[in-house]
Formats: sequence, structure tokens, C-alpha cells
Amino acid sequence: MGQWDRFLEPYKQAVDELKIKFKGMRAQYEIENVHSPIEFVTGRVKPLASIYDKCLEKGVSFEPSRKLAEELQDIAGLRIMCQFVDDIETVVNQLRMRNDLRVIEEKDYIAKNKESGYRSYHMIIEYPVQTVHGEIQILAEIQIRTLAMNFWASIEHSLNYKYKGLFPQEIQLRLKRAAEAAFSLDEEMSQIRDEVREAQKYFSEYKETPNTY
Ligand code: 0O2
Repeated sequence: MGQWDRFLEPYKQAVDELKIKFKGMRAQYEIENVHSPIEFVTGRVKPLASIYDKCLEKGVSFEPSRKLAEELQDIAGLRIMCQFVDDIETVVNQLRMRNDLRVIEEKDYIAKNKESGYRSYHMIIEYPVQTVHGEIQILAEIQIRTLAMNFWASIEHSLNYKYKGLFPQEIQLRLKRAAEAAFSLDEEMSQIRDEVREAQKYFSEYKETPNTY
């Protein structure tokens, strides 16, 4: 087994475990028959080629080391997709309360989006992985976003790959506009949901009123 395989193994384990745990949260909401703030969960270990690029960017030597584990906080990456913007806060609060991980940093790119138009809530966590040599703490990044934010980010990400980060100005502008359109869609959907909730409340109250005729 190569040095990199050995180094990356606990990250793979953490991603697999966290995916199961977050999917479990969704299952619990479903059993309780309440709206799940989690729509779906994905996870990945950063590919070696991306680790290499990040090392160049950050000026860290490309070798499996403690320094690299400290500098690259997203070698283990999880994504939690939500239907509504409000759900993001619910998920963030749930994660803050958990005893099996420790939140060490939060970045709110929803209140203040990135220059590109990117929106998402990021949490850097410390997660204990049990190995045959004992427990080790590893860092993982959890990105929490709506389906619309995810749609925008995945398309921008693939375009970014094609243009190697150097978008023509016209495309950059269009992407920013598309990010705003995605956010308007989120806002519109939240309003529709609130109105549906109000209507449901009204109808359930109305149904409970004894018929006086
Ligand atoms: P990939 O391929 O998704 O792994 P960092 O560079 O991570 O050390 P920084 O800048 O503080 O430091 O990280 P940030 O911006 O909080 O989070 C980086 C990750 O967020 C990225 O990882 C992306 O997944 C996502 N992200 C941030 N900005 C954008 C953006 O403008 N567009 C898209 N599509 N995603 C973004 P990687 O490693 O860059 O890429």
C-alpha cells in the first residue's frame, strides 16, 4: 500500500461514516413524518490531482504529512443539500449540537456570497476516526446549501474546469446573474412554502370547528 493510500484511508473512513450519519438524520425525520431539512447528502475524498493543485496554491509541499493535513481542511468533504434556505440553519444547529464531531470554523457564504456569486454555508469540523493504532482526529469540510445553490455551484465548477478559472467577462457576468436568479428562486420557494403552511393551518383549524348547521 502506498504512502498516499495510507494517509488518505482515515479520510475515506470519515466520509463514509459521516455520509451514513447524515443520511440517518434524514431517515429519522421521515419516520417522524416531519419535513426533513436534509434532502440528500454526498461526500468525497479530494482526488490526488486536486490535492496537488491546492498544495501549489498554498505553497505546501505535496507529501502526506501533518502540515498538509492542517493546511488542507477539505480532504474529506461532505455536502448536505436542503430544499429551503431556512433548512440550512436547522442543519447547522443540529451539527453544532452533535457529540461525535467538533465544529472548529464556520463560513457563511449565504449572508455574504463570494465574488463569483457562490453561496453555501461551510463548516470545518474535527472528527475522530478509530484506527487499529488508536483514535486520530481529522479535519473535514461540510458544505450546506440549497438545491438551487448546488445547481449553480456544480455548473460553475464544471465551467471553471473548462476555463481554468479564467472566465471571459461576459460569462462571469452571466454566472453572477444566474447566481442571483437561483437565490430569487430560493426566496420564491420559501414564500410559497410559508403560504402553503398558512393555508394548511387554516384548513386544519377550519376542519376542527364543529359544524353548526
Ligand atoms: P473542490 O473541487 O470543490 O474541492 P481553501 O482554498 O479551501 O483552503 P478557502 O478559500 O477559505 O480556502 O475555502 P472556501 O472558499 O471556504 O471553500 C473552498 C471550497 O468551497 C471549494 O473547494 C469549493 O468546493 C467551494 N467553493 C468556494 N468558492 C466557490 C466558487 O466560487 N464556485 C464553486 N463552484 N465552488 C466554490 P475547492 O478545493 O476550491 O474545490
